[in-house]
Amino acid sequence: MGFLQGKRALITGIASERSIATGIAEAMHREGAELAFTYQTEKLRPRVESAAQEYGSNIVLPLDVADDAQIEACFAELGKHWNDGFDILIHAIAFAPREAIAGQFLDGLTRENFAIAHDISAYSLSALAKAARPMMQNRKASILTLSYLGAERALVGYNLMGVAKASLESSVRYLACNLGPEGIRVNAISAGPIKTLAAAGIAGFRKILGHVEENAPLRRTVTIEDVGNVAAFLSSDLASGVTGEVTYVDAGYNILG
Ligand code: 0WD
Repeated sequence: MGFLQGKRALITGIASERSIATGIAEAMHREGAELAFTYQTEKLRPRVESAAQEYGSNIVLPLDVADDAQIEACFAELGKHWNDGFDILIHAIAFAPREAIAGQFLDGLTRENFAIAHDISAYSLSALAKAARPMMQNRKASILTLSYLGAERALVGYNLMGVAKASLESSVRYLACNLGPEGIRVNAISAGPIKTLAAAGIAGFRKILGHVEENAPLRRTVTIEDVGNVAAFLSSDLASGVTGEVTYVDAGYNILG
């Protein structure tokens, strides 16, 4: 029996087979969780529907986190399928306009780019937590998001997204304090670089991958399977004592001086 048997998980952020959320879905399905999925745009819908089919799910809901009405509608609709609640929320969503992260930090900095990066990449976690809260209370629930080392170090080419990820990691701590008394844990995985659609927007990404392969303690980059397995563990009762944490799944890269 898998260690997520009897758990229900809502997974956001599948944009392709390479998405980190796909690795998370795979691991959670293997461990026996019942899954539901969201898609951001109609263009992504068929991909998410075929992923859902693969994992035996028929719950596929539209969700653009920039739209309050869609957030509300998503959980209202989910409640029709899972009327007595659900256990796991995976937030694997981030966005900043490409020019906002290119070049030097100030090159792409505008009030609007700052607002968009924070809205989609950080605010959305708390907005989803707030909307999901009534359906997750008092059932050993878990909320998990994805961050990156650029939240705490000034990494070349990450720029505004690093500032948004710092906000995201801080949100994890405040949410953990707020929701802990209701039995809801909130954590983040800080993943090493993985070639996905989102990563394609980062200048010099191939160079970053090469640098990690040469220098990380494990002398390799991580895979979506590596991240998926840790996500499944952190979302399960095996991690019942862990909340407000950022766990690195990065082949050890973050420990280097
Ligand atoms: O190296 C990497 N790939 C790392 C990614 C290292 C460390 C962390 N992460 C994070 C990302 O910042 C993100 O938070 O992991 C999370 C998932 O990213 P991913 O799997 O790397 O990227 P991708 O497959 O592109 O999925 C991210 C998806 C979007 O895809 P696109 O590429 O179409 O923007 O986030 C979704 C969207 O599907 N997304 C939204 N979902 C709902 N509403 C929105 C939105 N407004 N904007 C983006």
